[in-house]
Amino acid sequence: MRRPSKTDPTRAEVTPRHLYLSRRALIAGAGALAATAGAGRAESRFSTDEPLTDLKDITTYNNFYEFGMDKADPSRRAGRMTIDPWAVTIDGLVDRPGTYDLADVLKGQPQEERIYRMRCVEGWSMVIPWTGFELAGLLTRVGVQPAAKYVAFQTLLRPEEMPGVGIPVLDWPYVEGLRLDEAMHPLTILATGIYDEPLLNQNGAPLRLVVPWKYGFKSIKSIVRISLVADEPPTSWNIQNPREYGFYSNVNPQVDHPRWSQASEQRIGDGFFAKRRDTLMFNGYGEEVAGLYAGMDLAKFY
Ligand SMILES: Nc1nc2c(c(=O)[nH]1)N[C@H]1C(S)=C(S)[C@@H](COP(=O)(O)O)O[C@H]1N2
Ligand SMILES: [Mo]
Repeated sequence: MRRPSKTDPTRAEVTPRHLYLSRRALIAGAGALAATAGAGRAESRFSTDEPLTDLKDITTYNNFYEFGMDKADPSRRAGRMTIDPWAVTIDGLVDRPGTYDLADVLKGQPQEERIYRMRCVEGWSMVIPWTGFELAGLLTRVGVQPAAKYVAFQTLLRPEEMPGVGIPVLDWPYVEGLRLDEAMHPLTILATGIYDEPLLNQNGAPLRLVVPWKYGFKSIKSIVRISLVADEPPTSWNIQNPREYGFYSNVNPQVDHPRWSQASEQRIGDGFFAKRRDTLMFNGYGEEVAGLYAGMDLAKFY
């Protein structure tokens, strides 16, 4: 008999897209009414109205190298990762360091839907309806000290549940980092869900970073540690190949990866034979984030 798992792609059928969309339309309508009453969930001003990628693609075409390097590996294998209980250590240059239960991390952080374009360095893209909250809210709550200039993130490392970490393709645990102003930007969120459902393990349950103007690998999954630091922290892909992957990794159609162009992308769901789309500077979020990089040579700081 087939046992349903947490990563079962048939979960995609549980929330068919048209049901999700009509529910959203209802929420939007109710929101307009509720706005006058001062309640209701508003559509984020940061959301794109582009067609959403199917849940099935979002949950079966993944990069999560801790579970293998094939796109199908995370959906087949990440179900064995234990995500409850879950704790996040927040340390370094903060007023209230500690190891917090997930419920504590989420407490008081307003959850919102954010429909973001996501662009992988490999040249494919998706449009994902995240549920999450601004990282800035959490950082403010723990109290960032003036000496902090960067935020370092770390993924769970649990070899007995992660068959991919036996392969030294990356220096485990997976680590990432942002400059403090990037981390505090309102577009930067910690995601807890997709399509109004809790994150599946392959997408980085129970808590993952989402930085929509940067290549996908900056959006680190299954976070167990957030550290406020003074110096630029190491990042997994930069350690693996510094010539190909820089610290910033902003989506930039004018700065090619040394082995391929970044000028265009394949939107997942368009179909294999569909025309590639032009990649947009900062993945289309330039109006919001270009100011963070004023005066910087983005070919040098790639
Ligand atoms: N811990 C961890 N986080 C990770 C990765 C990974 O291998 N391990 N892959 C990154 C890459 S390359 C991409 S494109 C996105 C993919 O996120 P998704 O599978 O939810 O679409 O996750 C990023 N976060
Ligand atoms: Mo990626």
